[in-house]
Amino acid sequence: MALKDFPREEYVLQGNAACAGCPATMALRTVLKALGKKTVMVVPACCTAVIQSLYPTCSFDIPVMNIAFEACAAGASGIRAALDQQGKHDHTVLSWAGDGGTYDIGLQALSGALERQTNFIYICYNNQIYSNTGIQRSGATPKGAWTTTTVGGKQEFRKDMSEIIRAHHLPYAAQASASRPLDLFEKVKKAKDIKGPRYIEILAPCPPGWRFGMEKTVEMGDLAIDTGAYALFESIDDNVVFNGKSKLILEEKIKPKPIEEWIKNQGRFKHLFYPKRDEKCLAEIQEHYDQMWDRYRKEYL
Ligand SMILES: Cc1ncc(C[n+]2csc(CCOP(=O)(O)OP(=O)(O)O)c2C)c(N)n1
Ligand code: SF4
Repeated sequence: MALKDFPREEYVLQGNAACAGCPATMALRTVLKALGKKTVMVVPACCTAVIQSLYPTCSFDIPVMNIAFEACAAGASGIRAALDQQGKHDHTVLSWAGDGGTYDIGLQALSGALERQTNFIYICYNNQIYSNTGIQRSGATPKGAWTTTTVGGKQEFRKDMSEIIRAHHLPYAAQASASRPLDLFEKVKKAKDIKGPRYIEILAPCPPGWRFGMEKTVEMGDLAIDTGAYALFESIDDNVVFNGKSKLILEEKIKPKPIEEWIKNQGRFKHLFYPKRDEKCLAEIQEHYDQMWDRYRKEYL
């Protein structure tokens, strides 16, 4: 598959309310091309709820249900049951939520839907913050990052959500990036053809939230992969397979770039470099990712 072979149909329409360079909108465009017209979306409170609909318009060309922040996966279970009742088994139900709605406030409903084996796809676009309400920290925010609720930089490391998801033993789970549309497309296509609960997280570098220029969304996503701050992989029936540069890093065929290469280009980490370098915090961050890869190697090589 090449980009030029992507389906021509557009389900994310022009003139929506997304910021320029929005990773969520870029990724959703790819996801819906992979899923096609017979898709019903469930969207909780998040940027996408605003992008989708400034009343009375709607910028997505498929049915969408907006639901309370904590209830995205529960709403999807209900939509699935209703579609099945109508004999519409060929329709895909897609939950599409931010990291706030996934790692934190929607986690209970998500865990319940996974345990009930709801036949749906849950996608978390992870911009590592609550961006729609003005950039608060979430369980996905990395250590050291400035947000309006961590003004001196977040003290804690992020939650390893994919491991929590994998503990539910799904038929399919994956990590992808908004900066890698082909990889994302292939993963969503694969997930579409599997029955049962499926989960995909998409890294979504957010220009206003991470404090970088809107033309750098793809660069920030790719740098996260190149530095090992984020890994691309799939878990199929509990078998984890890394792909792209993440596979090469896992197998130690290439060395990841220093983590600084990713964070020094983001204003949310500026206080770690100016007025003077915070060597302690920078070393802790690098060590955290080194340990993450050691753990991946122990478990998945
Ligand atoms: C129960 C509840 N608490 C708080 C809010 C306010 N709220 C709306 S969107 C949002 C942020 C969502 O963050 P995230 O899920 O990460 O998505 P993003 O905004 O980053 O797209 C918050 C806190 C709400 N709508 N409902
Ligand atoms: S704040 Fe970030 S995620 Fe939200 S619309 Fe803007 S670029 Fe997209």
